[in-house]
Amino acid sequence: MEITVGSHVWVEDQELAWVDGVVTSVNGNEAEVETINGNQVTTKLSKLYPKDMEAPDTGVDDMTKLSYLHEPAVLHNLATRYGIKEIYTYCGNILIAINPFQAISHLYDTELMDSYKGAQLGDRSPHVFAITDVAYRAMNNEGKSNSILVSGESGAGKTETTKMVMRYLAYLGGHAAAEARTVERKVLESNPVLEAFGNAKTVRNNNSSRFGKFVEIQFDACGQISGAAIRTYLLEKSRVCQISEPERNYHCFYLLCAAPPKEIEKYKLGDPKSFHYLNQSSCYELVGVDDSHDYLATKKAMDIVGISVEEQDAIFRIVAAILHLGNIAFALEGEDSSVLEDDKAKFHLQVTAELLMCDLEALETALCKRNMVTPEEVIKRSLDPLGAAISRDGLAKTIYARLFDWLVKKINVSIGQDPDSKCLIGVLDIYGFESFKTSSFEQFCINFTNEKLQQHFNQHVFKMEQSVYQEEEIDWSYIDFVDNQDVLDLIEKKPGGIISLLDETCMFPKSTHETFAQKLYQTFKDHKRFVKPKLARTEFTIVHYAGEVQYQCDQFLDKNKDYIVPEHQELLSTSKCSFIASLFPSLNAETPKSGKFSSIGSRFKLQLQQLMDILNSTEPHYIRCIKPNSDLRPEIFENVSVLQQLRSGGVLEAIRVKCEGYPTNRIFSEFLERFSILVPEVLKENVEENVACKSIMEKVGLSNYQIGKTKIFLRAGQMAELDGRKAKLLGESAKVIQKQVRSRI
Ligand code: AOV
Ligand code: MG
Repeated sequence: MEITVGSHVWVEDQELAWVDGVVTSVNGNEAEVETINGNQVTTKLSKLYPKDMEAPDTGVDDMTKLSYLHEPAVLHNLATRYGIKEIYTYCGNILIAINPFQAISHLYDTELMDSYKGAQLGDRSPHVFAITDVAYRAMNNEGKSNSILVSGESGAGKTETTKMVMRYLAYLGGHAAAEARTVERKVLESNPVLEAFGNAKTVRNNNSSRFGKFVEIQFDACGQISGAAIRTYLLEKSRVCQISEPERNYHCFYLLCAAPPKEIEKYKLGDPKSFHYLNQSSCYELVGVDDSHDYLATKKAMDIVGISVEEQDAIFRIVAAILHLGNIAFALEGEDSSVLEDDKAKFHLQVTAELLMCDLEALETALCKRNMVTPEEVIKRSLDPLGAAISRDGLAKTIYARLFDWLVKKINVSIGQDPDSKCLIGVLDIYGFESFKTSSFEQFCINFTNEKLQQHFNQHVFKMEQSVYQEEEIDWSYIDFVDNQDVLDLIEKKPGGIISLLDETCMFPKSTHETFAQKLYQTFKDHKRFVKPKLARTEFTIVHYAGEVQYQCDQFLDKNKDYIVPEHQELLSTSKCSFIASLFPSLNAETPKSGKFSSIGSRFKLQLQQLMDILNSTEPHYIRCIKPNSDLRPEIFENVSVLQQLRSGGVLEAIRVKCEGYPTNRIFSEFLERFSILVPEVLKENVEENVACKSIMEKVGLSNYQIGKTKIFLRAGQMAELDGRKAKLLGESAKVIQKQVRSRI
């Protein structure tokens, strides 16, 4: 569109990302803009975007309805809607959900569920229920599995959204029976159980999921829920023994410390402040959360998902044991041996042994000593206090991780799988792209996941775009899209990718993180997605689709090793508590031999591939959750951060793909209504609507548009061009507009 004096435009702004204003002068390829916040900005014409003056005050519920589809318009539309508590907006068939950080009345009522049942997407205002309803109907009508992929950064609302999806599916496919333990009840109640053990307060979210989750809900031929399977990914183990201000450990520890007196006595618990694994941070309580209430609620949920009273006792005994274990402190003895620090440590050792039902001395030896196997004999070597503490923490992490896996397995068995189910709806709640000051192996795996999902997303968006064009029988052959296969190769190619190299390094006894880094630098020096930061010795950068992330190699080797100390394994497999012993089954062919290297990275890669295989066999639906501010507060919408999230969630890429093709389309009659004023005679001629549209475009001198069966498809910018002509024609001289704008300011 021609930008002239008086044009309403969007201009870049450091603080707001985009701000609107009016062009006050044009000089060659530069323009001066007076912005609405009172600044005078000089900028290149090519950096200005036209503002749609006809856009409704309440925004549009689908971005594809925007007359001018570009970044500032998208952002402005979301902000406008968020301001009137409309947190859901479509971008085609992607649902964008902006966390309200407050309860919005009636947003998830049963009456509202009723109203979405069977409604076409777009008939009712955008909602998680609408997307879920489409998935459910598609499954019933076409007999094909569907999936709903929820993504977004920490605290964006993925887990809450996922729970709404599950609630709506239970509503659609639930059983009328009043029975308390229906499949769908169990599926829903699995959430509080997993949250108690897998969620924690972090800086970013008071109820942050520290694991990824894919729930596969199976349906019978009548569309009723007949089974479900829950898969989890990469629980953050380090949190069990290490937390920092102002975070918390996993919720279950605080719940148990707030249990009724009888339990407290039984497990010899007390003030959470007295436990090393909890008192590394001064945060113990959460605003609006009553741990003692949640303890009972968790037990109730455990009941419903089929965890027996005896099992619950064993589970909480383990949770208590981990707290006591953490309080076993060591002191130096002799040159490099360790002993229990004091009587307090001795007391906790004793309680730990009681709770784990294992031999007291064996426990102490397993913590303080290591077996050295030589060809001749097995020697017991002492660990120094630091080594003993690491050994203790390793034990705590292993026990906790096994307990979590047990819970997931138990829930799956209890809900039951339906072997006859032909269709399923998968719901994915997985960690979003992460980039921290120091990003480590966890971020590497998380971002790898996001690359995988991004590829899936790109291919899907591209396919959807094509199908619109095919429906209208227009030519679309030249649209291109970015593929991130090169990043995926860099990470997962076998052999030669980063994971492969990491495994090789781990298996080689003399490796260090430095040799690993050197190996990476050599192998990928010419890879365009790999960067060795200047002066770096142990860092490397991957150019991810969502931005560059610098990883610190320090702990890659350790974190990649799934390793259980043989002494720990032996200790617990002989526990007198059958529950605990069952978490540490004696070695057989299936479990990796204790003490031997087994790669977490490779296993994760395999899990991810299995997930992708399932997703590829389903019809996907995407929900992108957005966190509007980092203070977790309602009514604050931070442009720059939202834009960044739209970028990493692929929403901007989806829009770019759209813009490469025909971002705007209008039904013939709508188009004529808006633009026949440009060529009034077309309405007088008694021609078909599509011919009339064509003559308008020809008279205005625009080409490259396409005429479909019912709609006209416009290239990026053409709508703005037409509007510009219309404005000119209507004689709205620049000065008049300017006056209006001034008075508005
Ligand atoms: P996440 O799953 O995306 O983060 P959550 O779903 O836990 O984020 O949401 C974070 C918090 O935002 C919740 O505890 C609620 O307080 C609030 N919230 C989210 N969605 C809604 C909603 N629709 N209505 C009202 N409040 C909401 V993480 O698990 O950290 O990545 O690892
Ligand atoms: Mg979550």
